[in-house]
Amino acid sequence: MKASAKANSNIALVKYWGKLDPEIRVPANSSISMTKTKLETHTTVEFSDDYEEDLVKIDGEEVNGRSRKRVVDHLDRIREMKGEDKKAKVSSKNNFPTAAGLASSASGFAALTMAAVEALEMNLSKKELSKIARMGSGSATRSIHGGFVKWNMGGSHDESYAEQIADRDHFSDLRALVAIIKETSKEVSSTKGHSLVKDNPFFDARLAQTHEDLSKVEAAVKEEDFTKLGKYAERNAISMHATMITSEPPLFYMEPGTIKVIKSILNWRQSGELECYFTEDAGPNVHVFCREKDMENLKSRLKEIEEVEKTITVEPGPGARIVEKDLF
Ligand code: 2P0
Repeated sequence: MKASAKANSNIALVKYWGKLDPEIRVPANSSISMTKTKLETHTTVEFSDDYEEDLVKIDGEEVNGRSRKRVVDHLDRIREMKGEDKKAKVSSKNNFPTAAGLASSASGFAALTMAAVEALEMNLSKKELSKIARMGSGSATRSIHGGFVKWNMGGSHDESYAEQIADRDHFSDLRALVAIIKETSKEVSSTKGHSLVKDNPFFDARLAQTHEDLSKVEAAVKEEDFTKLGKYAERNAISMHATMITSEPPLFYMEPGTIKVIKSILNWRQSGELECYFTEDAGPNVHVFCREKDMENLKSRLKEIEEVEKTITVEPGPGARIVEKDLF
């Protein structure tokens, strides 16, 4: 009863921020993402009578406390669905430094879901896998699929899951450069951040704008319209950060280097030198979208900014998949 899976992280073009039902992670709005190449989690799960309790290892280290509980709670959900009570050993490795501020619960819970379900021979559809992954971490629901993905918020567990809207060969001209500003993990978790929106007076305005952003970004992906995609993805990131900084207590994920990158992008675009757009998640790093032909130009410009420690170029990547290689 052992299986392994890999899953990639994703970058949201229209962001998930706020939950209708925090217990099972039904979100306050639908979202759209691009699954990324390069940033990948590999996970092996084994259920066995030999284990007296669940053992969880991440990047070779046994984890305890809240991180372990989150994994065990997820295993419990899957065990309950199957009617299984064997304990498990889980080993998970990221192919990028966990401290780089890129550590992703999206790739982690997508890989964990896929490996655990396979180990228990549950034979589920991607729709069912997406629903289960969502309960581990909201953004993981989208990493089940590759390419471009829409998570329809739904209003209940059964209705809230992700679907692919275009595969990874689509929009082959699109690139994202990740500008790494700070190699530390975040001070306020996303889960905590999500909970702050409910009392935020600006949140309803963001939801109204997000509704329009969803249809624009979905159309832009399908039409391979770079300018439209950039414009609406960028403004959606800005409205999410507007609700973050107006939360109580205020949540500033950006650092001085983040602002420097953002202002440079706006300058390059407004002066007609280089068309590129930014998005930023719950951390200081910036994803910058450009056309393939502009990638080297963008990379060298970003590297000139003192606070940019390094850049990583990513493309549309694969969905979660079973792999032969086990980690133990
Ligand atoms: C997103 N983020 O759509 C948004 C944009 C960060 C900013 O989903 O509590 O780790 O595990 O459901 O998925 C990060 O939040 O939160 C996130 P939980 P998650 O990608």
